[in-house]
This record gives sequence, C-alpha cells and structure tokens, in this order.
Amino acid sequence: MIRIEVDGTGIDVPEGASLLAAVRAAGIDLPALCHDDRVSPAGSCRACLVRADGKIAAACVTPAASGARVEAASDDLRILRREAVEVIVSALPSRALTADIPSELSHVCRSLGIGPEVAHRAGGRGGDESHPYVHLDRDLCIACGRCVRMCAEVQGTFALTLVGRGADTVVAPGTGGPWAESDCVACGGCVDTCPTGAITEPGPGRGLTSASPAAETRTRTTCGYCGVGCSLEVATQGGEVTAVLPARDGPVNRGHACVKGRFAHGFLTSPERLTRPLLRRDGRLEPVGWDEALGHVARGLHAAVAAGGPDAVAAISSARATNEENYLVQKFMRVVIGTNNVDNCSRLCHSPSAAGLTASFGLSGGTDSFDDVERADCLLVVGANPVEAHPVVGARLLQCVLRGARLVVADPRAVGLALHADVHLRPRPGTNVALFHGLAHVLLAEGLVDEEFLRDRATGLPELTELLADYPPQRVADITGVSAEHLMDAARLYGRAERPAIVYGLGVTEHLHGTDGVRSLANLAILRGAVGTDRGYGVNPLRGQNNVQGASDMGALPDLLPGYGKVTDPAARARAEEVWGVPVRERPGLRIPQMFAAARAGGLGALWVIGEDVCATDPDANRVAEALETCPLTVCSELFLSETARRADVVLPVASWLEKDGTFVNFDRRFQRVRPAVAPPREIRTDFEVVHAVAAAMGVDLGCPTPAAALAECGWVAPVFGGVSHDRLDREGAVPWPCPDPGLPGETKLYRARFATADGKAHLAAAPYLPPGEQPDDDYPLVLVTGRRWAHYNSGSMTRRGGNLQLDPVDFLDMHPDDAARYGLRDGEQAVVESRHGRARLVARIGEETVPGQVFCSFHFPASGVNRLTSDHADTVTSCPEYKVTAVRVAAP
Ligand SMILES: Nc1nc2c(c(=O)[nH]1)N[C@H]1C(S)=C(S)[C@@H](COP(=O)(O)OP(=O)(O)OC[C@H]3O[C@@H](n4cnc5c(=O)[nH]c(N)nc54)[C@H](O)[C@@H]3O)O[C@H]1N2
Ligand SMILES: Nc1nc2c(c(=O)[nH]1)N[C@H]1C(S)=C(S)[C@@H](COP(=O)(O)OP(=O)(O)OC[C@H]3O[C@@H](n4cnc5c(=O)[nH]c(N)nc54)[C@H](O)[C@@H]3O)O[C@H]1N2
Ligand SMILES: [Mo]
Repeated sequence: MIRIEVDGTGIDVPEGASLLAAVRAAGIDLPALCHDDRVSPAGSCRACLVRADGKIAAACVTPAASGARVEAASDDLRILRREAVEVIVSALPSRALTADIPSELSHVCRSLGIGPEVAHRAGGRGGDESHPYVHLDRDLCIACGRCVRMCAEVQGTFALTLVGRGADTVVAPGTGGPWAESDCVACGGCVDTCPTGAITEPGPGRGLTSASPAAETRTRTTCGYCGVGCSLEVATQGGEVTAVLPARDGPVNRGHACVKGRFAHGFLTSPERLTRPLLRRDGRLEPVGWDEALGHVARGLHAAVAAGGPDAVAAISSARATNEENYLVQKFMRVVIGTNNVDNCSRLCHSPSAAGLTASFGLSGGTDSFDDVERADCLLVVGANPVEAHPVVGARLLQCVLRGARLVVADPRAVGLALHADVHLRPRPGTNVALFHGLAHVLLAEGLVDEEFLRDRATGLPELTELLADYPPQRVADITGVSAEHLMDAARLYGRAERPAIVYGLGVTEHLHGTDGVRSLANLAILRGAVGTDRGYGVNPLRGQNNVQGASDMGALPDLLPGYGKVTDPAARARAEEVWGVPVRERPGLRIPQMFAAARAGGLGALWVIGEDVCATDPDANRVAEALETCPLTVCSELFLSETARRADVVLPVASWLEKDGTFVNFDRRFQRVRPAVAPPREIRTDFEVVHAVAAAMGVDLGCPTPAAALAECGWVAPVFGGVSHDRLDREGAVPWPCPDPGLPGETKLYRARFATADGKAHLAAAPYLPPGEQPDDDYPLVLVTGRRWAHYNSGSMTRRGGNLQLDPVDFLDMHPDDAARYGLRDGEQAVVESRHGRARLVARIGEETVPGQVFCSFHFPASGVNRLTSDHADTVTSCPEYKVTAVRVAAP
C-alpha cells in the first residue's frame, strides 16, 4: 500500500492504483465518463480532472505516487470538469438527458449542474435494432470507447470499433453491417459499460447496468446455466425479471457474463411453461391438482417396491437443481425407497473426471482454482471449447494468452481458442490416450520431468516408462494424425514452462476410454510436478452444468454417499445411518444407462426423472424412449413438456434457478448462494418442496425442512462440507470445499502437503491406447463429433424460448468443403445424417472448422434427432457415453 493525500486527508491505496481510484476511495464522487474499472484507462473525456502536486491531470490515467497531494473538490476543478462534460453533452440531442434511461451521464450531469438545454444537437444519426439483445442509438454515443475496450479486453471478441471523425465518431460493429450480423456474442459487456444509453438492452431492462443506481429490487444469485458460477444481480419489478446484470465483485466473473446468464431468462414467462401437474389418463396427459398427482406417484412407488423390491425404483437427479435438492433426492431414494438407484447427468459428462482424478490424486474435483490457472505461463486446453461453452472462462483464458501465456490447444476442430494457439494439435476423435502418451514420451525422452517430485510424491513411474516406450512420436502420429513435429513442439512448450496448467473438457471424457484419457492427461502434470506444488496449476475439468459438481458432491450417485464415501464402505454408511436413522444399502445402485436397460428388460417398476431430458440428450435416444414406454410408472419433474415429460405418466411442474433458494457448487469447487429473484407461477413448486411432498405422501418426514437445514445436515454426513452453511455464504460470498471447519477458509488448491490417495502419492497410470467404439467404414464413412454452440444450452429447453433462437435458429452440421462436394451438400441446405442407430436432419454449414472426414453438430434442438445417431458405447469404467465418436453417412434429403 502507498499513502497519498486527497483534499488534505491521508488515504492508503494499493501500489499501481490510479488517482481516480484513490479519490473515489476517499469517498469523493469523481465523474469519469470514459472509464470503467474493468478495462484499461483512456484519459479522453477529461471529466475526472484533479490537481496532483499542483498540476492538472486526468485522474484515471495518472498513477497515485507515494506522498502525492491531490486536490479534487475545489471549485475551479469542478468548473473545469463541468466544461469538459458540457462539451461532450453539447454534441448530443436533449433526450440524452431527458429520456428515462438511468444513465451514468445523466447522473454526472445532475451532479455537475448541467441541464438538458446544453444538449442541442439535432440527432438523426439513426440506430441499429437488428439484434435481439443489444440496441444502438447512434445519437447518444459519445465515442468514449468503453464498449470497444470491454469487447476487446474483457470479452476478447473485438467485434466493435469507433468509426467517423471528430464529433461524428460513433461505435459500430467492425464488420460494417448490422449488429446482428457482426461478430458480437452478446456477452452484454458493451451494454453494461455504456455510460449514456447509446447501447442498451431493449425491453424493461433498458438502460440498467451493474453500476446504475437500483430503483428496482436486485437479488444476488448464481447463474443456473453452466458450471462457471457467475455471480449475477437480478433486477425485478412487479415480480418480473427486468434484467440480469453481472455482479462487479463476482469471484469468478468479475463483472462479466455471457449470452445465456445475461439475457436468456425469457423462458420464465414462456406460454409453454408447465403450470399444473399432468397425469396420463387413457393415453393422454391431463392437468390435475397436486394432491391427485402426488397420491398417484406415492401409490405407484409403493406398488413398484411391493412388486420388485426397493431396487425396482430408480431416480435421475438434476445437475440443474440445487445442492439441497440433490441432497434431498438421494436421501429420499436411500431412506424412503431403500435403494442406491440414484444418478445424475455427471454420468453423461464428467464421470470419467471424477473416477480418473480420484484414482490419480484422491479427490474428484479439479486440482486448482481458476484464479491460479489464470497465472499459468503455459495453458494446455484439451477437448474443451470454453469460448462457446464456458464463455466467461474462455474470455479469461484468452486474455491470459493475449498477455503472453503460451497456449497449446488439443481439439480436432478449429475452436475459438485454437486461433490464438502457439500449437494446435488436431487428433482424430477418440485417440487422446495415444496423444497424451506421445506428449509424455517426449517429456521423458527430453528430460522435461520433475525427478524430485516423481521420487517423493508419485508412484507408477517404472510401469509408465515401460509403456511409453511404445509411444514414440512417429507411432503416435500414425494413430492420432498429429505430426511428430507438432507433438514435440507441444510437449516442449508444456515441458519447459515454469507454471503450466491443464484445462480440459468433454473431448477427453465422452469416449469409450474417457477415464483412461483423464488419467493419461493427469500423467503429464505428475511428470512435471505441476500439481500440489507451486510449479504449476494441475489438471482442471471445465465441469458442465451449473451444479453438476454439487449434484455429485451431494451423493446423487449410485455408488457414493454425500462427500464421496463409498456405499460399500461400512464406515461411510455408518456415518450416514447415524444421521438418517435407517440402514443404507451396501450394494451400489444402477447407473443411468443401466436404469434404461433394466426398464427395457422389465426389471424397473418406477423411474423418476428430475430435470434431465433423457429422451433428447441421452445417447441412442430411440432405445431410451423404449425404456420409458416399458417402465410402468415414469415421473418427470420439469419446467417444460420436454421429450421426456411427453412420455411420462406424471409430470410435476417445478421452479427454475431464478425462483429458488439454495446453493450450487461451480467447476472450481466453490459453494455459492442461489436466491429466488422472482416467485414461480402460482401452482409451481420447487424440486425441494416436491421431494418432501412425495415423501410425505408415502408417510415419511424427510426432516431438514429448509434448504439451509438440508445443507447443514449434509455437513454431518460429509465432514468435507461441514464448514459450509447458508449463513456463512451470505457473509462471505463463495467458499470452496474441502472445508470441514466453519472457522477456516476452504481449500482452493488441493494436495499441497499430500495427495488424498491411500498412500498420499499421485498415481501415474499406464493404460494402453485402445481404439474408439465406432470406426468409419464404407457404409458410414464420416466421424461425427457432437458438442456445443454458444447461444444454446444442452436440450435447449430454456435457450430456445427467447431471443437466443434468433441468434442460432437450428442445429447445424459443420463439414469441410471437400466432403460437401463429395456428398452433394450445399451450405444452408438440409442434410440427412444416418448412423448405425438412427437418423437425424440438420442444416449443412460448410467451412474449414472441421477437417475432411469429420463432421460436427450440436444437440440443442431435440427435433433434429441428433441423439438418435449416437451409440450406446460408453466409457468402460464409468459408462459415460461415447458422444464424441459416431460413424455416419450424410446425404441431401
Ligand atoms: N453454450 C453452451 N454452454 C454450455 C453447454 C451448452 O450446451 N451450451 N453445456 C454445458 C455442459 S453440460 C458441459 S458438460 C460443458 C461442455 O463443454 P465442452 O467440454 O467445452 O464442450 P463440447 O463442445 O461438448 O466438447 C469440447 C470439445 O471436444 C472436442 N473433441 C471431441 N473429440 C475429441 C477428442 O477425441 N480429443 C480431443 N482432444 N478433443 C475432442 C470437440 O471438438 C469440442 O470442441 O459446457 C457447458 N456449457
Ligand atoms: N450428442 C450429445 N449429447 C449430449 C452431450 C454431447 O456432448 N453430445 N452432452 C451430454 C452432457 S455433458 C450433458 S450434461 C447432458 C445434459 O442433458 P440434460 O441434463 O438433459 O440437459 P438440460 O437441457 O441442461 O436440462 C434438462 C432439463 O432440465 C430442466 N430444468 C432446468 N432447470 C431445472 C430445475 O431446476 N429443476 C428441474 N426439475 N428441471 C430443470 C430443463 O427444462 C431441461 O428440460 O447432455 C448430454 N448429451
Ligand atoms: Mo455436461
């Protein structure tokens, strides 16, 4: 800290702080129209003039020097500032100050005594209303460039620029045409920073920003889309959401957001929202009251248990729902039904991460916090497309690279980050294990390993060394298609870095040998001693759903209790039994695919699907539908009549993340609060209430009546969460686990002292490369990879009901021009895709993001039928589906 004097008062500020920050820290409301703390200072508007050691200076661009004497409040300075702002305002039409936009400019003018009469430009420069979420009013633009800097320095999209000269300078998309056709990814950064209302969100949230004074109610919560865990401020009026704003002090997002969290809340009031329970009668779903629906479910569950025993009932819990809801679902299954048949969509996603990381290091989460990952000097991003799937993290990674970190991307496709990579490895889908062994081979061969770490803190080196002899670069090139030269370049970048970090996604896990992939990737960090030390930032899965980490942490898994105690471990069972007062079954329950198999075989009497559209998002969807149709009772808790709800016998309408109370755990293991910003429509209940109500209808009181009580109870079963509570989170914001003690902080970085394995060591794995489950042949000559697009979320049930649909209207099939020519497909036209399992209809998009022989599509529109194509091949260890490799053929319809 350094000390300076502001208007005679001493004030301490951090080294490197600007005078603006210092003056504001002294409690003085100094205007700064071209400044936003989130971006670099510009010093162009002159609204923040102060006197520093006798000289007039723009406070935003002047660093605070130790001992400086700053004058800010004197009348002459006020006059200088007013004149500067008057010059700016005189180039605007009067509505800049009279329109009811709560802009920063109106606030500054009020504080400086500038009235609307100063603004006398005629206007008429027009606007751009082509985009669903971002509207531009050119007359109100003061060319401060804040939006341009947000887009470049925070989001990294570089979509905006300033055009024109002098007083006619205005912001415009760099591509020249309408906003909707620009590179804008609707993160909302420009909307949030614009000080004048030139760039606004249309509708009731017009002009609201994270800095504008809140006339309406604001509720702080955590985003319910992906696992990044952005802190959001939800503005509401009259019980409706008017805008969702990024929280400036959000620990992960730091005042940033993405097109989903920021704008995709239209689903809340969609006319298609379920508003009443539905019950199937004579083949048709009909609205009924809650008592009737709950009575039917309770009788059906009793009947299933009576006929087939407790293991004839299964539940899929929701990674979209809160920790407390997931805790309650697994407790219901274990206590009321008496089975371990409970699972969550982690099965389809990062179950190989949980298994692989536990085997390598001892715990199932990522090894380091994202704040640390950002300090890496070399990033290895593998099978992840964070620019689209975790945009706020993608933006932070990109800024890291723009600041000089080296980047290796391993992805068959030219994903966003690959364009900035030092080396882009493009392995054939399904060949990761060989690729990682190739990298490890080079690390060993070139002595780029940490021998001391390997000696003291790791096991398995002899076995791995022997295996790696079979993976010289040339052989790896033959298997993966990655040249030996690229492989060596990548290994040297990772091997020579001082603080490397690995970040990875589903391109590693959703494979026949996904767990081997995770373990072979973890080998690299172990070889480098870059985990559990200060010499790197470990291995970090970009977990998918908002609360997939939490759903698993809470024990919504067939083999694991809350906190990852094994159901087969008597000590873990005893702890749960003591809290719950009933015996816990020792036998692990069914995994999701086993539930469907059991249902098809007639072995399941009831299946309760909570917040997962299994008929759209699970693989080999025709067979999933068959399972649901065979099962005597299927219950579905949903917001919408999803593909799954459509086939259920009872549909229970539930609340969404914006309507409920609880917590989520994000991808770097932070517990954060979820708070209701609005009440759900009248008859809708939360998943928490519904689980309690079903238990009550079966004559059981589940205890823990509130979400806060449920989390507290979970802490008794699972001591690793014992230090986390709603009260504490309300006080502190975010708390990472492990956190056994309410008086101590949680652990952001794991394994400093020892690994959590039985012997305290990191375990190298020596798994040989084995080919993927599907191979192309003459009938099915192409490899289909499926994954995500930026504007939609999984089944699309929420993002298809609002403006995002305008941004991305269909599931596209990306293909290389050579393949398009070979199979007679044209850009923008229908394509029929067939696999050995089913058929889908997509729209062809021809480009060079994919290489010849590979095609890529998303699965955000159930109607396109993408998961009828995918197979039931699954990770041999965890049953995670092989979504990333399907042999297909394509043709014009
Ligand atoms: N916009 C948006 N964001 C989302 C979601 C969404 O649906 N939409 N879903 C959320 C969820 S649930 C999840 S799990 C995450 C997923 O986030 P990601 O894991 O980033 O998502 P994907 O696009 O499925 O797959 C990542 C990449 O793996 C690559 N890949 C495929 N096969 C291989 C391979 O064999 N080797 C390598 N090295 N790479 C391969 C693909 O080309 C793809 O670019 O995103 C979350 N965020
Ligand atoms: N082809 C292909 N398929 C895939 C993947 C892939 O890469 N390729 N990825 C897989 C992955 S990683 C995942 S995670 C799955 C995701 O698949 P799903 O979990 O099925 O997808 P979502 O659309 O996120 O959510 C499911 C449903 O939950 C509902 N919902 C939202 N919030 C709540 C809530 O609070 N309570 C309840 N009860 N319901 C709620 C939504 O309306 C939606 O219908 O998809 C998998 N499917
Ligand atoms: Mo996921």
